[in-house]
Amino acid sequence: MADKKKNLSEISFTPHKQFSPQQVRIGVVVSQWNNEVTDKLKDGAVETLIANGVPKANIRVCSVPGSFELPSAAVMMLEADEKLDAVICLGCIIQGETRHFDFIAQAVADGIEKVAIDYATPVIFGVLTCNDMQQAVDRSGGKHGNKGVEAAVSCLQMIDFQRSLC
Ligand code: DLZ
Repeated sequence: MADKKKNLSEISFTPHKQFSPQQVRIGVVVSQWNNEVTDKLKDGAVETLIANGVPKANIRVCSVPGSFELPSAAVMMLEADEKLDAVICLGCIIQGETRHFDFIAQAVADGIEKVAIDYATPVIFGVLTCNDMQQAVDRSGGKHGNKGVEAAVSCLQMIDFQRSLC
């Protein structure tokens, strides 16, 4: 997690020798809610994948209305393309006056984990859960890094891990 002591965005990825990023196919699903933040998460994730050797043509970016839709969209993407190696889910949930935040955040976290386990495929939690917009800005290319970058690095690490087991 990005915080004052540790900014995961600065952690680089050192793959096993046999890992070939040119051959991976990755889905990126982005929530439109708080899109001024999620667009930056998407840019950070896509740029990081490309910088690590994933061809742009192998990255499929889709958008959904809100973070609540991320887990079901990940399933749809995996069902639509059997060759997808992973899905990165990106969203930004900000605390409001009601309990909506708690329900959405918990459902998204549980849902993404369930998809990853059910499909035995990396499905990455790149969702900001913030008290206010400033916290989100700080974590989407601001002073605490970019969670989209972290999500992309985690994604590559998990694909590499899965392939290293074969
Ligand atoms: C409804 C809602 C609210 C109040 N807040 C957020 C939010 O902060 N971040 C987010 O990604 N989505 C939010 N949504 C939308 C829900 O995720 C979902 O899209 C709708 O409830 C429709 O299912």
